[in-house]
Amino acid sequence: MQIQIDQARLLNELQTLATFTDAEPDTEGTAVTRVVFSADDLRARAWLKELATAEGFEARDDAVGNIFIRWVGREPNLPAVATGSHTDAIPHAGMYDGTVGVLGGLEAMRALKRRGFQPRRSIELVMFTSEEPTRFGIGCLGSRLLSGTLDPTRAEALQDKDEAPLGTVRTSAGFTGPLSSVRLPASHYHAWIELHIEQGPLLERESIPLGIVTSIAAPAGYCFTITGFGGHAGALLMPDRKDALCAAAELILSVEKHTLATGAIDTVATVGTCAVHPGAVNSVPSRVVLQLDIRDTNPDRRESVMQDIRRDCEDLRQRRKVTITEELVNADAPAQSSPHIVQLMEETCSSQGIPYKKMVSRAYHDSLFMAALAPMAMLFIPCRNGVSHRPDEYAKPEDIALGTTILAQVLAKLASE
Ligand code: HGY
Ligand code: MN
Ligand code: MN
Repeated sequence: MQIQIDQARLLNELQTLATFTDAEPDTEGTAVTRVVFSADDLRARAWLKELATAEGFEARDDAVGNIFIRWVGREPNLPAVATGSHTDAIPHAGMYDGTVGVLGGLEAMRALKRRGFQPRRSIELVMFTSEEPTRFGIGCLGSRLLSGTLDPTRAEALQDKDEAPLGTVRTSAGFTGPLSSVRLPASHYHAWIELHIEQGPLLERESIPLGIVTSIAAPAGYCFTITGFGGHAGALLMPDRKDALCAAAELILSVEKHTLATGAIDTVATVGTCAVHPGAVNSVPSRVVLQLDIRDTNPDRRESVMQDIRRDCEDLRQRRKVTITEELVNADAPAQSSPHIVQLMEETCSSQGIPYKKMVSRAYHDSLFMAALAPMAMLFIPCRNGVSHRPDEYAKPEDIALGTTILAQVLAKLASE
């Protein structure tokens, strides 16, 4: 099916969305910070819904702020076909992560409508709340609740750094109603597909314009609290110290050591935050909180790394006389893409002579959880130098337009099933 994407409009909308930010301008590129339920996030949400209703699509929010933009099909009672992504952005990030899937999805629907296509099944665009873990410490809040992967009571009590619980923050942002109402039944969608930047270097390196994701690696998150014995940086002599930050440093290196020791390229681990208490230059750290993000396509291998890290923690406790507690934030299973949708994507590309690469997604996405609700697959487009979560994140206009075109064509096929 010939599709004409309005590339200029789509790029313009991506630029507009990027203005909803409280990031400092950056010389390297377009810096975006858009934390869930911040003023910029709420402005972006309102703007997106205006775009959608201007097109004659229906728009609604659920109790956690997921947005649903529906193009009602000829047979509205059939399970819809859905696409979408997120528009929240971690601090000082880029302007394409997530937004390409949301605005590309909207443009795909508009392009199909402009072409006079009439979907049998409704097509629904979803903008998820809080794909990023920035504010409440766990990623994919909206899709976890939609798919029943996160208990609503636990979610309601999640707190941000000011100890404000999600329940309070969301209701003051205007999203009321019980979180238990967010969950969708397994039969709700016929299929789920998401367009996203690769956030890695492979497509660009191999000069391939499209990736078809066959599986999504399984992320896990842990919080380690190391407690020692603080004191005066001058008067507390070295033999008497139980320095929590020195112990944390050994723990961080233990994470790297055991991750590399698997010898598997798919095992990755990052300690991305390190909160030092009291955080004064002349005070021996008494407490450190580390957040660990560890991922693998093989959850057993991921767990074996955790076992090795736990053994090192035991050694640290004995040797440094510190206490170390571990709190599980999330430990998710990997997701496999639907062979049927992957085949549809392959056929759509090869019938037009478009090169593509089947690949693993090492970044997680809302699709990881939507896979529990419906047959899932993802489309990737290249991003420059594989860079993401940075202001210099960049995707070429022609790659964005091509990804959106294929998305529209696959949506049309699925919505006609
Ligand atoms: O961290 C991730 O994989 C995603 O970009 N939130
Ligand atoms: Mn991201
Ligand atoms: Mn993303």
